[in-house]
Amino acid sequence: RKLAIIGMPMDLGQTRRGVDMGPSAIRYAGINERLNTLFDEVRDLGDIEVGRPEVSIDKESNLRNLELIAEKTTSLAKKIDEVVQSGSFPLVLGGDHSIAIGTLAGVSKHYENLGVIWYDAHGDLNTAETSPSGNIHGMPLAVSLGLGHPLLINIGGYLPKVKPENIVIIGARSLDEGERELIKEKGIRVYTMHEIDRLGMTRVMEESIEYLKERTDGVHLSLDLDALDPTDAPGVGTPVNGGISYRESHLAMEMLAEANMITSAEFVEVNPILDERNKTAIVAVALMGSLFGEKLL
Ligand code: DIR
Ligand code: MN
Ligand code: MN
Ligand code: MN
Repeated sequence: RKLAIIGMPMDLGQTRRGVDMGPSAIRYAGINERLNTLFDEVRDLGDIEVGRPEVSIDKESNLRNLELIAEKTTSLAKKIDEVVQSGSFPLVLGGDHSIAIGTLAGVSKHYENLGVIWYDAHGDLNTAETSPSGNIHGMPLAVSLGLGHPLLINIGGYLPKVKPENIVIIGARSLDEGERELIKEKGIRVYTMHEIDRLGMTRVMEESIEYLKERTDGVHLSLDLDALDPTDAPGVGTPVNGGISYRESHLAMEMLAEANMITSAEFVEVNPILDERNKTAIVAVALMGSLFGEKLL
């Protein structure tokens, strides 16, 4: 088993500065030491070049940093494509969640039916028409379904990247009106906090795993740290109370490791400026340990 780590220090998908430092914070939290023993080879490929571009709002669509995000996620997609071709597992460190547009564009071409687990307080299913903010980090899952601005949905030269029936959203507790409609219209499977409370994380994960095993040939885990409760992961740009606990998240990752089904992953929205002594990055690295099969005994 080989792992390739790619940093994507991009904060253009939202307005809180600092999430561009996420990859550094996660590395500083000891990612290499933690994952070294779990793989035959761990390569850190460094960061995708993002630079310090000027913020710009697209006049026609009102989307914040549209062209820059299209350009930078295209670079990420190319890198991910190479990593998958080389037989390594791609692990992307964000960056805000708009980076998922690039990750999925790079990964999905290698599968007939890519599954996606979207572990998030939000649906990230907005389009320019439904977005209350114009922030592209609230849109990557819609983009991956082929819904959104042409500059975004066509990255990698194909679309869609995922089919609605191959998606499972876990941890949702903040959905905009248009997102709710899209979820109903497309029949997307969602485990909100209500289902997590009611069924327990064990059953939520058993059902999710069984559902995706039946219909997919690879599964991408897109983990937004704001899925966790802000007491456990305070360093995120859009915290929402009443989230998934630290323990429940470890359990979820351990069950994914046992199911042996995850073929790529990204950990996003770690914002060290808003964090408490790098707590959120440390949580991210701990969850990676469980996801990749770390065992106490
Ligand atoms: C909100 C917030 N739904 C938006 N989205 C966030 O701006 O579209 N996603 N924070 O992670
Ligand atoms: Mn998100
Ligand atoms: Mn979120
Ligand atoms: Mn977010």
